[in-house]
Amino acid sequence: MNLTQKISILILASLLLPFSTLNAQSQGEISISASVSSCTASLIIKPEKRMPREGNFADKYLVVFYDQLYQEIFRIDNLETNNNGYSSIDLCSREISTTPGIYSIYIKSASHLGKLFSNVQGFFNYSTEFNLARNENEYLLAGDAINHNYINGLDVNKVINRLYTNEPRYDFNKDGIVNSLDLSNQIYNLHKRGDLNL
Ligand SMILES: [Ca+2]
Ligand SMILES: [Ca+2]
Repeated sequence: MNLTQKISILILASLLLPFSTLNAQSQGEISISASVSSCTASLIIKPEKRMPREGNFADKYLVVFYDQLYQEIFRIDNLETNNNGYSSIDLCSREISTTPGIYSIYIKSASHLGKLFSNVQGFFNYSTEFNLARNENEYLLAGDAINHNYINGLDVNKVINRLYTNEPRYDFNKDGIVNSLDLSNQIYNLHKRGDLNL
């Protein structure tokens, strides 16, 4: 093929193929970039020793997401979970932007010790489920009746003073009454401290 033939083939090709295709071929590579933003984070959180033991996990929590340097990414006050311990956060409507990676998640309820879940992967997809209750070791410890993330005699006194009432704050096992079962659950956790002091 002589030079004239080569030029005429190139001209013909440029007429037949869209410019972008030719351009991509001439550069020898095509790069496609796409970013998936996370819009939903769902969480499963369970408090310990509920009565009945299943389908009775509802509570309200402070939820804080940290990055690997423990810089706060976002927090939700009063996140309500249903009886299965499940709750969903609409990140987009809250204008929370996240990046795929490894996080630590801190959870605290008014009557449970705070718990930090470290090295949790998330936000690789549009929706991420964080199951923080895969086994009972992950359940939150009850008894922080005076909410200072530590269970001591002051907390025990508070419950003793509310015995046989139905105040939800001190009804740790959520069987509808504050009684010796709640007190014994609390005493089992005496002198335990939550993971972080916020
Ligand atoms: Ca306390
Ligand atoms: Ca109770």
